[in-house]
Amino acid sequence: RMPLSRSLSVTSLSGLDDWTEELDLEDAVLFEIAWEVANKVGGIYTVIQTKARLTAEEWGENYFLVGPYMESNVRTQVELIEPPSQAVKRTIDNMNSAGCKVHFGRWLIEGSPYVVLIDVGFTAWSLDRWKNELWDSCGIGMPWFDREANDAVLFGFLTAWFLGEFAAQCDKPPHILAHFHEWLAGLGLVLCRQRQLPVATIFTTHATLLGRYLCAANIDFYNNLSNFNVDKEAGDRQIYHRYCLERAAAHCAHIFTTVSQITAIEAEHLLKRKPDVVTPNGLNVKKFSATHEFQNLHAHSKARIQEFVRGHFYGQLDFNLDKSVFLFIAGRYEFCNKGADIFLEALARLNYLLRVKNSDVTVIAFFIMPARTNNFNVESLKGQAVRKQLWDTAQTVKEKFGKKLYESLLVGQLPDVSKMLDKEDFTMMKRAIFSTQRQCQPPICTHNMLDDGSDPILNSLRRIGLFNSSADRVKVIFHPEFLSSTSPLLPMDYEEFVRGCHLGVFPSYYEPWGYTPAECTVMGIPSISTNLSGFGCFMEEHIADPSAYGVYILDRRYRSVDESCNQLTSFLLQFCQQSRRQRIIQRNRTERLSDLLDWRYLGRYYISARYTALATAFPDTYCYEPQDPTSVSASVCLTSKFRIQGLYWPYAASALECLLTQPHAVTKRLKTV
Ligand code: U2F
Ligand code: UDP
Ligand code: G6P
Repeated sequence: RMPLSRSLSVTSLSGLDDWTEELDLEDAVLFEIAWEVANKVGGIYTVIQTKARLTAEEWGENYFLVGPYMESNVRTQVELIEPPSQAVKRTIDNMNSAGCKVHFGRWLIEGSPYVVLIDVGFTAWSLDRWKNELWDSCGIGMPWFDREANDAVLFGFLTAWFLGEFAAQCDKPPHILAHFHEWLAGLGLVLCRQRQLPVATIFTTHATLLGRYLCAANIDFYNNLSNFNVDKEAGDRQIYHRYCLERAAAHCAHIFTTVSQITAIEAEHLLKRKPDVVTPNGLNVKKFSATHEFQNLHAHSKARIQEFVRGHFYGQLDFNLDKSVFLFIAGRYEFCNKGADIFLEALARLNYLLRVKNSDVTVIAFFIMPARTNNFNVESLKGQAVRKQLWDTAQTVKEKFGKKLYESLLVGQLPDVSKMLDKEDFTMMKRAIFSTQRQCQPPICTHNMLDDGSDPILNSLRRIGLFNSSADRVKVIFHPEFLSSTSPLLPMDYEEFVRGCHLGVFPSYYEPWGYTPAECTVMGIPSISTNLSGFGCFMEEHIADPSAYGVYILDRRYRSVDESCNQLTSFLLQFCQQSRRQRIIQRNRTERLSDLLDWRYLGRYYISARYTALATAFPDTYCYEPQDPTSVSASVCLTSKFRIQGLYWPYAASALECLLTQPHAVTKRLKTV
């Protein structure tokens, strides 16, 4: 029986525990192979790292992750140990005595899974030989100039070597299951099949190479999916060799999966194989024992962001921070794919609307997207220094004031307030105030950009004229580096920052899944995603009225860019018009959706894929009739709903909340057809 965590609330996931399949896995071994094992590049790391606990619970000592050896990562995340399994130990010893460098350890994350880390650089001397072999056996030619593809060749040959050696070292015929992620790891799978190793294989792709490239080139992608000449498109973009690896892996796999329905359709057209299973991305949902703890964390983190904003806007703090709303977009810097383009346009429109409405709300929009820089700029650092100086001045005066007040009370007198501060104090305060004068507007960007003149965010800001001027109701801060708690400017880690914001804005055009909005949801922070992102489609499919739960889904599929932009603007405007109480209630609702994104639930799709692969590769040992987990998910919807004013309310208590706080912003969801 599937291990199920907490009892799921009647409101959310009724029907979930219907899925009760189980195979006897005692003599099976699972290897999960990816370039991002203990090596953070993007979202695949998040998949593997968060899923590890559940998979380790299921497979115990028979679960091994396989990734590249990178010294800096190993130093901070991995404890090197001797392999507990004799077969694994002999495999590694044999490879190492044949000129490889393979390490074994425990990855220090939840579930502490075993990791096999392969130093691909150490075997780089084999690259040409292996490329020849790849050409002879598979007809795939690899150019010399593509560093990532070279790594893929080395990693592929080494992982296939490892699996073949492991199979040979097992005492009785083993049941090996190897799960490969993304094209960078895909060659290992192709070689397993070509060498006819006794390995059941799964290939999961988290995007397609062509999809990412075509969308980034601003092509009308979804309306032309079936028309692309894939070989030519890949060739034109100089990624034909990568494309071949990706497509070969998809076709060789016993079971092929992608992370969302929308990417499944894309894969069918671009890779020419329909995925067998959709394996959506989950998260490791932490529940606090006090259910409102996440609200306290929001307030605490928000206060830290406010401090930063005080410094950043010194000398021009003419807006009410208590009435400021913090929006953000974050992720790899793919300007169009991640929707930064339409976010900027919508901010310009929002600025106009708030100004004509004479709104007292100020919006501060953060862009957290890494670009090339040469460090923080002076003006941004100075802002924080000035704020610190004002704080220190206030503390000094407060202490003197307090002391005099105390002395006066000690002798039984009410103080003469006009004499509490002397001339010196006033001079000090005046000097501090003078230091807050500034000749320029508060900066747009926190760093010195190397490509300032051609940077797409900066150029858009120049075009739409959002320069943080006093009259603007929408202010912008571009932080072109991932956040870190050791930063001298904004010392917060990403999670803390998200918690402190009010709304995540992810209007992506190309987004196979999209972890950023999912992460917002489990932290109880509302977000905007789109019906072109795996996450957005998933939520739309599972929840009757997602926007009522703080999950706004923008239509980028059936509308023009301009219409989508208007819809985004109205989401933002609507959000800005909520009262504090409404925001608090909305956050509570958002957080309630967490269970839906928990691996405890979503993990079943991976389990189903694994069982199917085992039964396909070893039909004499395993028999599995997949009970489509998708059909189970179809019954997963928000039931036991109270229908009030056309909205679904999960609890009677919420229904009350609704009545208490009318008119509720979420009831005004814009649903233009
Ligand atoms: C594909 O992945 P990506 O690499 O484009 O990944 P995301 O899903 O956007 O995940 C990025 C991760 O990077 C993290 C963030 C995510 O876990 O927490 N991160 C960060 O550490 N610091 C930052 O400043 C910003 C982000 C695909 F395009 C996605 O749609 C899929 O979701 C993903 C996984 O399947 O694969
Ligand atoms: N993220 C982060 N630090 C930041 C900003 C973002 O770690 O300062 C992470 C975020 O939590 C998320 C990932 O970056 O997990 C972005 O994932 P998403 O699926 O949105 O996009 P992808 O990069 O996969 O296209
Ligand atoms: C949380 C805290 C409250 C605080 C509120 C601010 O709910 O528990 O004490 O007032 O956040 O919400 P806001 O949406 O205005 O940041």
